[in-house]
Amino acid sequence: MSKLINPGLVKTNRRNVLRGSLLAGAAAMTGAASMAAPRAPKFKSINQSSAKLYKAAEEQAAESTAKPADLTGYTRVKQELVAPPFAPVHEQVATGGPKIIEVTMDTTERLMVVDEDTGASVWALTYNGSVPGPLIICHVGDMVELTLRNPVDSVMEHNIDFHASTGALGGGGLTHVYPGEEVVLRWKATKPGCFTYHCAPGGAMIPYHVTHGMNGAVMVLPREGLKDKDGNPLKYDSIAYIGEQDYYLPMDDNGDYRTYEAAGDDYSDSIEAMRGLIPTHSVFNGAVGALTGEHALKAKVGETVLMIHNQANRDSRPHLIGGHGNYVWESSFTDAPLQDMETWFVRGGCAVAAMYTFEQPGVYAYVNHNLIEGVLLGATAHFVVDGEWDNNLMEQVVAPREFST
Ligand SMILES: [Cu+2]
Repeated sequence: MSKLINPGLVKTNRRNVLRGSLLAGAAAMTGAASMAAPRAPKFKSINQSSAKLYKAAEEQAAESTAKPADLTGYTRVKQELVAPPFAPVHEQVATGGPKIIEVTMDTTERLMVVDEDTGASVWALTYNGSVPGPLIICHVGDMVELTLRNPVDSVMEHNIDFHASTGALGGGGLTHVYPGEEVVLRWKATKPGCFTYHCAPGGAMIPYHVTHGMNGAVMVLPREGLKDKDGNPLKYDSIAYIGEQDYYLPMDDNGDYRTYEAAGDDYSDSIEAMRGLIPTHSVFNGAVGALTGEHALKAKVGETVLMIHNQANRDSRPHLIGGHGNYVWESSFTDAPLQDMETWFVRGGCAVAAMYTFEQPGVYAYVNHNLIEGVLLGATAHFVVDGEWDNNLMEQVVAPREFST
């Protein structure tokens, strides 16, 4: 069966032909946009140099005379990945020796409603069907062994770049899979911290896939678990895994969101929309309201939550309204955590962990504290916290009443 790998242009099932034509095709598709913005970079050269980079990464591995990996002493375990905002079953402090952690992800393309109120939708490009893709957790010294499968009914080529890994463009050069293909990549976790992963098929397709939801996070814990600046252990009771996604959804002349019949059909419109660098949406976990109302995150007074915030493309500045970041690892777990933060920073292309123990019941809003993005573009989540109110921390001494002068 022939496959439409590069929307609108390439119809073939021959991998070798695709390799050469994919990126050139992407360049041709953006012709109109290039003409409309003549001072913008030319896609042809961008895509060609990107293709060379990926080819070099692939060839280096294929021609290598390097020794096989030494896997003695490793135990194989499977990690069942779960949809966000949840985290897979894991240990905070590693027991036993290093592990080879087997995970499987499918590159699923699916139509998702982004905002029910406006009808905005996107043909999301996903890992395992969710935006963000599932959280993977391991410890320093472990190996992550990913089976990446591209379902046969996909339209597009996908791969994965793990920021936590070392070499071959984060694995991006070794993981290109076309519809109906699977690949297995193993990489060693050497740096403790939270890290983004994302699809990076090459050239203009990189931002296209990332802004269609194809990103997620890996948490690499120190073997002895998290610690404060004095070396005291820090434990969490639960994880809230939040992926912030900027979308650039094309609109028609009336300002209505365009709809498309299949993944990839929006390619040239999307490229044009992205060039303005102004997202139409910046949402948590794929859609407006994905973590509010009946989907709100739940916690109890006294519960310690580790909030993991992933943003693969753009800077963000999370803030928990009514609470704090007691410990925030803004860089990695190598550095001591920042303490008692009001708002913390997530560099674009980064995941950050922040730990908080709830002290009051009620509803807390977790927002991007660029409040235009938090309120108008959608980047708001809610924590609903059960427990006893503490008047020592806060009390409404006088309820609103009229006053006389
Ligand atoms: Cu992709």
